[in-house]
Amino acid sequence: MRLLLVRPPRRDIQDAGLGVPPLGLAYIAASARQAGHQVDILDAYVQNLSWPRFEDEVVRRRPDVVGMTVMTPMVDVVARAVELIRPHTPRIVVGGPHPTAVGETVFQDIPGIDAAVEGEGEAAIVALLDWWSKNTDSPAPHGVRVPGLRFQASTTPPTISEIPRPARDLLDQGAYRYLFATRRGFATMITSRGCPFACSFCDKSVSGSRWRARNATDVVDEMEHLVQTGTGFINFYDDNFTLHRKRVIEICEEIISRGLDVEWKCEGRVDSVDLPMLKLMRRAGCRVVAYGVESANPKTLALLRKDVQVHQARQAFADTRQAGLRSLAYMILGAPGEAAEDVRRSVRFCREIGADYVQFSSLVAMPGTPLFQHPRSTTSVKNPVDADLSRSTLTDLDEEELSQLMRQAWSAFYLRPRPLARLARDAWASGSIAEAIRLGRALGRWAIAA
Ligand code: B12
Ligand code: SF4
Repeated sequence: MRLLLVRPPRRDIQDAGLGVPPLGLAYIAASARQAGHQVDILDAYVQNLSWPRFEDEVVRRRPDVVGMTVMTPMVDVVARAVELIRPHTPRIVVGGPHPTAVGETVFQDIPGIDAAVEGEGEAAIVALLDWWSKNTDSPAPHGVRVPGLRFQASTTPPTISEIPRPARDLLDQGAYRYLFATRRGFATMITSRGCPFACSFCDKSVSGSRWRARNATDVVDEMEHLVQTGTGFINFYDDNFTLHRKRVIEICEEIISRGLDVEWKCEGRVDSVDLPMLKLMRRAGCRVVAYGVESANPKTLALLRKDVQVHQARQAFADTRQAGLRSLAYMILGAPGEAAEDVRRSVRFCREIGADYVQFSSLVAMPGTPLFQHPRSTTSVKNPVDADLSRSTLTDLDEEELSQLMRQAWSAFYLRPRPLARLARDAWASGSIAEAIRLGRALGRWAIAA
């Protein structure tokens, strides 16, 4: 069958900005292609296509099946895409965190779709394409929801090392940018799936709680292939790259022994790093480690069920700096129970621990998270990085006050000589000058409004 995997255009095409590769689609593409289907990926988002141009591109490719990923804040965009392309394709399937978290409700959220895949999609997409091409009288395949048919839960996900590598050749690799990349030629990778922790704001519905990891040789083989095809910087999107110390050490030693010339960033937890490991990571090309610090307020950390202490964040950031690495702190501001002064304390904390970059968000209750059942009323708060997204925010502060605090947090952190100089250097190194200017303008507007 001809499968076209699409990422729809931006809500507002004036809002051209950063785009990272749609790795989930590239994984799906690889499995479907290996099973003999003809697969193509149309990333209308990164190509900044207008909505009419997007429709033309879909018509031109005459797909038998169109597939899309859905994250909850993007439901309206996917629904708009489905409405537009419905007349041009016999079948539409969606997958990703939103369909997995909401189950049957996805058919109301996105009218016009024919099927929804729950969980990891590599096996399900192949089974679904076969089912559609042969015999729709039999029950729908495991992990696939079809209106009117009984749903059969997914079978055990495949062994992680047996999943075919993402079909990056179907993407315009040169089109993707990441502002914190320290070099040109940007790619993303996943070396493990699942996470054993239970943070109350995190949607783990796709890969669940069982941590499955690829071994060092397999990971570094993929890195080496990326380097040979022009990649200079890799962003590891594992939920917890640093979870298993021995594996991290093996990966670093393998990179060093092969002499790979690549820089990279990963996500770590503040309770799973130490100075010797961070130093080795630095020698192996790591340049940035991002940590979910979330808050400087112990009560908020308890509400978020983060299972870390404030002092662990201090130590991890000190060690990261001492190892010669840059640090990124993800922060959640204004969670229920927090007053304005608590928010300010978290913002000050980022400067105290010497974070090189921060990302401030409000607390969003997504389906699939324990917080989704939280009985508080919600409001909508935006941030300058993706101001087009509105989110249902959990907070006791009023919408305007939290929005104001959020604006102050972003501008107070970044509109200082050092962070600005660092961003300018990174933008130059990563080839993301347009994105840096866009972010700079947004921050400037926010500073004025604050
Ligand atoms: C990388 C990443 C991003 C990147 C890029 C996203 C992208 N376009 O690929 C960036 C930084 C842009 C991003 C942004 C956001 N993200 Co994000 N992100 C991730 C992260 C860390 C990894 C995604 C990934 O590559 N996974 C690896 C691949 C292999 O898995 P996958 O994408 O889920 O795909 C598999 C299945 O879902 C399924 N599948 C996916 N698509 C399809 C399509 C079809 C047709 C089929 C059959 C199957 C299928 O099969 C795939 C292979 O197994 C995940 C956490 C995670 N562990 O997955 C969060 C995550 C997806 N993000 C999340 C959120 C909330 C956001 C934001 C809304 C955050 C915010 N700022 O408020 C924004 C949305 C911005 C936007 N405009 O889209 C949530 C989504 C929750 C939800 N219910 O929607 C997640 C799950 C984090 C979490 N644990 O809560 N994100
Ligand atoms: S926030 Fe990170 S550590 Fe917490 S459950 Fe999600 S992936 Fe795991």
